[in-house]
Amino acid sequence: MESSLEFSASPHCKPVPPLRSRTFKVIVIGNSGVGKTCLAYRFSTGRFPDKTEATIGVDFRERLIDVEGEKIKMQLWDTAGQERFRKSMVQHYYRNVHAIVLVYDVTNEASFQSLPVWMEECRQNLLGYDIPRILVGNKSDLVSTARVAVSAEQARRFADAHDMQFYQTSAKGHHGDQVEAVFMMLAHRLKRQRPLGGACFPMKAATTSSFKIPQKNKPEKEKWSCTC
Ligand SMILES: Nc1nc2c(ncn2[C@@H]2O[C@H](COP(=O)(O)OP(=O)(O)OP(=O)(O)O)[C@@H](O)[C@H]2O)c(=O)[nH]1
Ligand SMILES: [Mg+2]
Repeated sequence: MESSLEFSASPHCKPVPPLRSRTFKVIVIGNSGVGKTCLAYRFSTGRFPDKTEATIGVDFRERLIDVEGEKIKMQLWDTAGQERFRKSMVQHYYRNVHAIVLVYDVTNEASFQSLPVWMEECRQNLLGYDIPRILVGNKSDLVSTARVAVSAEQARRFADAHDMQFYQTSAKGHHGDQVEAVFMMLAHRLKRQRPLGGACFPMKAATTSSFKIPQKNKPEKEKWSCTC
């Protein structure tokens, strides 16, 4: 699987070298309520959302970043944690994915205990260990209020055992604690792992196709697109 390449031509007559950017598809998975939408929103807009609703299907967020002189588009697939809002979508989530961010909530032990279930879903969708996986314990701003149910040591052990890097984040914290670090680290890692060269192909579908899921539950959430 290769990263997507996009080329933009100059509107002027003089030929100039094309600007190009690669797109990396990153899926964010984990139990409902762990903060996947808030993390994706924070990274793409720099803000914590005023309010969120359970994600239906997928919400699609992007941010163009500069990594060592190369434009890289981080395309975040903010997936639904609730089974009923995701079951028809699972195969689309995992198709052509470049990296996985696996999220639990540091104040919710059940969300940590569910991690093996999410990893099993990755396995069933034939994700190899060449696809980077990052473990994220979100809501670290609540640590000081002693509501922490999962210690960082416990999570780090789990991450080590499964060859994942581990971060504690707060999508809400004043400085978006560690949110930027997670995705910037991933961008650098993906760039290193997939150097530019003859092996990359433009993937038109990445920017042109879209589809919708049935809207009987929450019609206001119907607007999204994907790169499948
Ligand atoms: N204190 C705190 N609250 C957070 C943080 N991130 C998310 N939340 C809150 O957690 C709740 C759930 O957040 P969402 O981002 O909607 O959760 P989700 O994982 O996308 O849930 P689904 O879409 O149902 O899978 C919301 O009330 C958020 O405001 C965080 O870093 N700190
Ligand atoms: Mg969500």
